[in-house]
Amino acid sequence: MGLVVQDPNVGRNGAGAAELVVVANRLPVEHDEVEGWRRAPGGLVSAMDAVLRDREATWVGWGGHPADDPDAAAGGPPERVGTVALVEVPLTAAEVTAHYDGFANRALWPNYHSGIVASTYHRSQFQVHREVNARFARAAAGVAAPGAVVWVHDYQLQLVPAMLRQLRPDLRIGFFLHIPFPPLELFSQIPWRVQIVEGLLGADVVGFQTRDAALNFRRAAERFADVALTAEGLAVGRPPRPVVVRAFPIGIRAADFRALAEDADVQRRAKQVRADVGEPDVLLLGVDRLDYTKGIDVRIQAITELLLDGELDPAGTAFIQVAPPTRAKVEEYQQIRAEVELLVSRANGTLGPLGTNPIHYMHQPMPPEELVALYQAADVMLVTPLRDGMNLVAKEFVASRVDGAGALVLSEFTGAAEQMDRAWLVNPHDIEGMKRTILAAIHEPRASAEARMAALRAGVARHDVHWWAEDFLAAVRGAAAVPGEDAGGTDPA
Ligand code: GDG
Repeated sequence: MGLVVQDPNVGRNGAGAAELVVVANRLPVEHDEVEGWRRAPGGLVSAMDAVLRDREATWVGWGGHPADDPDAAAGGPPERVGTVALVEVPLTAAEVTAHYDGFANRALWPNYHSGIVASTYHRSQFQVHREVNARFARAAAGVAAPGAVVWVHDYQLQLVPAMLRQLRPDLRIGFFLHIPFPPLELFSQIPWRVQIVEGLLGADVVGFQTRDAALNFRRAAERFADVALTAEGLAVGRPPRPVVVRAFPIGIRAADFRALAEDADVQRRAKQVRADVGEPDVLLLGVDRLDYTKGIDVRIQAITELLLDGELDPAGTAFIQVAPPTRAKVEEYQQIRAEVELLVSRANGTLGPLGTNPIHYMHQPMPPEELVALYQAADVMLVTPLRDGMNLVAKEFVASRVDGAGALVLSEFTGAAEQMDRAWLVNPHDIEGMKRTILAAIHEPRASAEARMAALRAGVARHDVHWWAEDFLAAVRGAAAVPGEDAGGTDPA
């Protein structure tokens, strides 16, 4: 069984000693049979890793191996990574199935992403989800110092803020949702909508990626809880307690991407990438977890039609789609994989002559250097989700274009579109519109393409992950930072 690692900061009198506690479904490490414990992949870890690099903090999360799995990684996760102490919340295999694969990923995830696939609601799964949230709340309560800041992350842990407040009213609690918050009509379908709203309102600050998401939550809170609207957010209960509700659009480690992009080996590799796919005239790129929200299928369809219509030359075009596996136990993810693989093989099989395989599909994770080389090699980056909280890939692509070239085609339904309005914005439901926009991006004159990229790069560099974290933590500490002028830093809703 995975060891429950005790934070060395935990005090003897029951209360902890951690001044900053991060609570997320997963710890920032994962176990690999060959390498042992290593940094876990993913947007949340990569963002928080940068934020916590020089900060003492305690991270509360699940280690990734069921506690009752006989093959569980020996010894459990390390006690600390750099400045961050790790505290594991053990989960059994049945709890992972009900709380994570089930309630989080088959009820909440699809509902919060515009109902792209139908949500399934099971009372037994919600029951487990609530128990797991309570366990996370107890673990956080046990390590936090008096008056500490606790930063709870994402849709799997929305009940934690209220549970934690009940256990430790002295704490300052922030919650950040990495995915969209749905409009009222959709959110209202969830049988436990009241518990979710009340859970989130336990925080002092409830942060979202976009103004629209913050507005949606305010409406839901008005409908399902005892709140009054205020300029800053909401006044909750009696006597009223203020809760800040606003957008804090997440940024990336822009300087790190820039440095990697300036590395000579990475630049050499970018040239080699183009050679590897036959020195095409046009290189298109997509990078997404293989998730049905990401619009990988509509993107392949649009490109295939352009190739079949002759608008793009199959012999002079290459499209690389990186789509590492994700949530492979969930049925809808098996379906999207089958669908994408069918579309790729159908396109490559139809397009001739012999030796022409314009679509290169990589169902495997890439090391970060390879990712940046791909970003640099591409002429056009296609980010076409049907719905996405933010989408870090769009920002990583832009930060990697130290050459000032490259075009970004970006779905209107990403949080990133709210900030990156100089990208080529598309409606991924409109295949014809998407085809026209891809062609326009390919053929845009160099000077205006470079002007777009320069504007995008400036925004991504300024509103990076540190800007995001400082803004959020300042709000939680009660000293709101000066809001960003064009990045949704203030929610006027
Ligand atoms: C959630 C929200 C929000 C992808 N493939 C590889 C790889 N990646 C990295 C990317 C990027 C991250 O994973 C994906 O982040 P996204 O933002 O694109 O999407 P989600 O995973 O759905 O993230 C999203 C985010 O949280 C943060 O708040 O933006 O809306 O859904 O960093 O580079 N990294 C490596 N190899 C890969 O093959 N090394």
